[in-house]
Amino acid sequence: MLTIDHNDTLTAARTGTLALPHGTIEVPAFMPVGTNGTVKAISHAAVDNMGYRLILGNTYHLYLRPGKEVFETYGGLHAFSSWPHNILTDSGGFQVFSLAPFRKIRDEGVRFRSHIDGSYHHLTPESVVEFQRTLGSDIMMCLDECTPPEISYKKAIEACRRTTAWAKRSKVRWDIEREAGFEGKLFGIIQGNFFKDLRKISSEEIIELDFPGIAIGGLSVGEPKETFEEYLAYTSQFLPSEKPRYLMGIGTPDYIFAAVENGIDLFDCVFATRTARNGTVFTKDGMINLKKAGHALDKGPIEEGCTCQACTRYSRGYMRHLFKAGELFGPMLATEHNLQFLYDLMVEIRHSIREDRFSSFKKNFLDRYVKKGN
Ligand code: PRF
Ligand code: ZN
Repeated sequence: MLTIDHNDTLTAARTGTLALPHGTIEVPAFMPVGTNGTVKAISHAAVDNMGYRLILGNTYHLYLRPGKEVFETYGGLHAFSSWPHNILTDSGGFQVFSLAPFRKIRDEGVRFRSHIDGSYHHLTPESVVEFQRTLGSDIMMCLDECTPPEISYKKAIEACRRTTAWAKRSKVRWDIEREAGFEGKLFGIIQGNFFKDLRKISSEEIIELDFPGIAIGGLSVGEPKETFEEYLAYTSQFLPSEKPRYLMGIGTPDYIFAAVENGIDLFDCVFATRTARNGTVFTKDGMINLKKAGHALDKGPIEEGCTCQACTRYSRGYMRHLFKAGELFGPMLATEHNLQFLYDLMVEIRHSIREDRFSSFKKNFLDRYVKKGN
């Protein structure tokens, strides 16, 4: 499934290709988030044209709306949303904890109320695998229990133990789907909160189950950046090098560099698309907010040399106007720019790894990005 074509000499960074049911992708790769079967404020055609070949979907949202019957009727999320490439779906293990107004976790599964209409639902590791099979996910995730920083050791042990038990049950269910001809891959998720012994135990238990790929969960959940980096490096060391590694929920340039440096192949984040809708865009000199008055008379593009529609056709001044006037085209253009920015960054990162200059590329990029950023 994963073919590694180059290992960086100075860090754990690597480049390779990941063969999935809907085609091969180059890694390390950033995955745009398409929670509801659409990447917000941009067409699948534009995401496709940029070169993205793997996007995310969310079990929690798609299970609640439009629901299983629709996906059974359409033959899955690819056909329903007209996305011909790969889709990774998250299990709902994170969204239930962050979105549902009520939830009760037991070993059997999680009972929760919908954030949409307050209705009651129940998800188990088995039903989540089954639903993701109905979606036709190319990569599906195990139901897990992601916990916030600063919970007690006792609670962290519980969540860690439950995550492993759920991973085992997910695997049993996935094996059944696989024997019936399903080609999607199941990834296990490491938890363990911010306790090193638990991170180690969780890593060992999840790796032992021999999933096609491994994810690191429970990071970037509000902890300080140094803690994130410490636990990322600590957890990454346990991961088998021959399998794809996915760091869940990160996607700003500084976190992307940290991930790649630790041998991570895949990551996703709503940040790029969410902040774009608020007028905040990436530039090589840091993030800028297009709504600021200073851009009003600026005839230049967001980023000189960027090939996106916003930068090749429109000025910062025009973009500011769109945001101030509440025009939908503003968020659309800003989203396109941010996804292009991260796509181009990943191309450059892969290039730098293959040429054994990842560390100097990282330093040069972040020096400029952080120094001038706001
Ligand atoms: N688990 C799952 N999805 C996630 C996370 C997790 O821990 C995170 C944590 N950053 C983001 N998305 N299932
Ligand atoms: Zn652009």
